[in-house]
This record gives sequence, structure tokens and C-alpha cells, in this order.
Amino acid sequence: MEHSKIALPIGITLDRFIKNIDNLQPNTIGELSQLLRDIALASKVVNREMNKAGLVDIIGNYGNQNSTGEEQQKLDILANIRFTRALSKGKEACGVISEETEDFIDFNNKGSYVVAIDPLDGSSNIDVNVSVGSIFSIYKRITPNGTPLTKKDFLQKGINQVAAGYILYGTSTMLVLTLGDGVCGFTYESTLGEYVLSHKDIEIPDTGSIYSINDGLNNFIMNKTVIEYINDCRKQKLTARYIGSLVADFHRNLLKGGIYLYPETIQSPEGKLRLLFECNALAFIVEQAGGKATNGKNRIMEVEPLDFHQKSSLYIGSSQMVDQIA
Ligand code: P6P
Repeated sequence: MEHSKIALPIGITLDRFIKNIDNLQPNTIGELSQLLRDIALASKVVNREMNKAGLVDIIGNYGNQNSTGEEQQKLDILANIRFTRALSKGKEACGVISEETEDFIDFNNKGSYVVAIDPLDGSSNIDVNVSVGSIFSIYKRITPNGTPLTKKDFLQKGINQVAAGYILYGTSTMLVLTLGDGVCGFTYESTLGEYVLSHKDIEIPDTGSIYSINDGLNNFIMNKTVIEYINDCRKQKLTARYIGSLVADFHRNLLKGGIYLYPETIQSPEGKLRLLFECNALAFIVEQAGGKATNGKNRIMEVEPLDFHQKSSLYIGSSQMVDQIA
């Protein structure tokens, strides 16, 4: 996959990198770059609150459930507030949909972009200090600027994304980003309060020795091809790595090669993960890095979303491994 190699040196700040986008794509008139700054700012605040999680009363259940019936963690709510507020104040996004809220939020801005976000994926891991992540997709709005937003501004196929990324709150905090011309990783330097370019032109190996699936699902998997594939991974003595935090599992496989599988199960016949908040963004990134993402039948980025919280099975990672499922 040919990309215009990022000519910028390792160590430059995300801000400088974004500035370069404006030079490269003058038609963004700075909107997309400012929108990325807003997302990065929100992630810095979430990162700071995450680091205090053990010290102040922000761990554990909030006491509510989100629209798909999952227990909301206190940090889920905090992260959702941080990202939504940063985006609404930034004015570049005209609206947002979040895994944590039922419907879209119209900021009544004149901005050209809409954002789909999972503010804190895998948040049930926070209490046990396992890495978690935020995932975002950015699309151009469909309806004319200045008119009220509609559902169709958000129900867009993954191929329409103009940018996508995730923040991994791990042993270090990293923001991984694609603008449709390759994938870059920025590591957060907390003493500077800046993300700095640490991984240029990330490319996933065509194959790998890691497979990531919740082994406890094995007796409930509905797709026979997946069952046969997992048995074959075992026969080949591949390495099983699954920490129950999608962004962390995905990131490891992106750098080392491997496949993450979340199949249709008896409990989740259409799959568990959300097309708009999790699958599309990671599919854009993995394809830009030379990998693949399918739902077992179709390319994830071609799937037509019919509902904000539509779920999907997900097979994502090294192309030769994903090809064995589809
Ligand atoms: P299970 C977390 O809830 C999440 O959405 C992903 O981060 C993670 O990969 C998956 O669900 C874990 O699901 O059913 O294996 O616990």
C-alpha cells in the first residue's frame, strides 16, 4: 500500500503534524486540524483523570446502563462529557454520536464534520488497571452546513471516514491516527503536555503468530469457519493473547501482526462490537496499515449502518489471517 511517506521527523508534536495537514490539504481550511486538536485535548484530560482513578471516587459503576444495556462506569460518563464538551466548544464539529448516549447531539455549529466516538472502550478494566482506549471516527456531514443535523449525517459507511483514530491509555498514552494516507502514532509526553510523533507509517505484518478471542465463547460461536480457524491456530501453536480491551488487543496486533476475532455468538447473534463506534475506525486504520477488517462476509467499511448502535462481528488484523475467515 503506497502512501506519501510522512516527511516529518520523529519527535515533532501532533500540533506541528496537524499544521502540515493544512499545508497538504488547503481545502480543510483548518477545520479538520482544529477538530483533531479538540480530540487530542479531551484525551489529555481523560488521561489525567484516568491516572487519578485509584485515588478519587471515579472508579466503579455509575449506576446506569448505556443504550445497549451495558453498565456505565463513572469514567465512561466523565470521558463522554470531556470529549463532547471539547468538540462542542471547538466549533469544527457540528454534531457527535457517542456509544454512551442514545441519540446524536446537534451542536448547532456551522462546522462541516460529524464525529462518532467511543469515549472509553473497555472501561470495566479500569478498576483492575488494564489499558483502555478512546476510539473516534470523523465524517463530513451529508446535509448542508447550517441546517439541522439528521440521522443520515451519522449513518455513514466506514468508507466515508475522513479521519479515524484511537487513544490507548496504557503503559504510555498513545494517539494513533489515519487521515487516509497511512497511519501514525503519537506518544504523550506528559511533562510537555504534548503528543509527539513516535511511530511513522505504521504497517501491520501480512501475517502473524497472535490470535485474540475470548476463549470462553468457544461453545457459543455460531460461525463454523471461526471454530475451525481457532482450532487451526491451536494446532499451529500460535500465541493466544486477549486482554478484553479492544484498543489494547488491536494495537498490539497492529504492531506485531495478528488477528482479533469477535464472532457472532448465541448471546450476541449479530456480534457484540459497535459498527459506528468501534469497528469502522479500527477498520480504517488497519486498512491504511495494509491489513483487513471484515464481519466474516463483507468488508467492515462497506457495511451500511441502519442504526446508531448497530452491532457487528469483527475479524481484524493481518490480511492473510483475516482472509482465512471471510
Ligand atoms: P468480552 C469491552 O467491553 C469490549 O467492547 C472490547 O473492548 C473488548 O474487546 C470486548 O468488549 C470484550 O468482550 O465478551 O470478551 O468480555
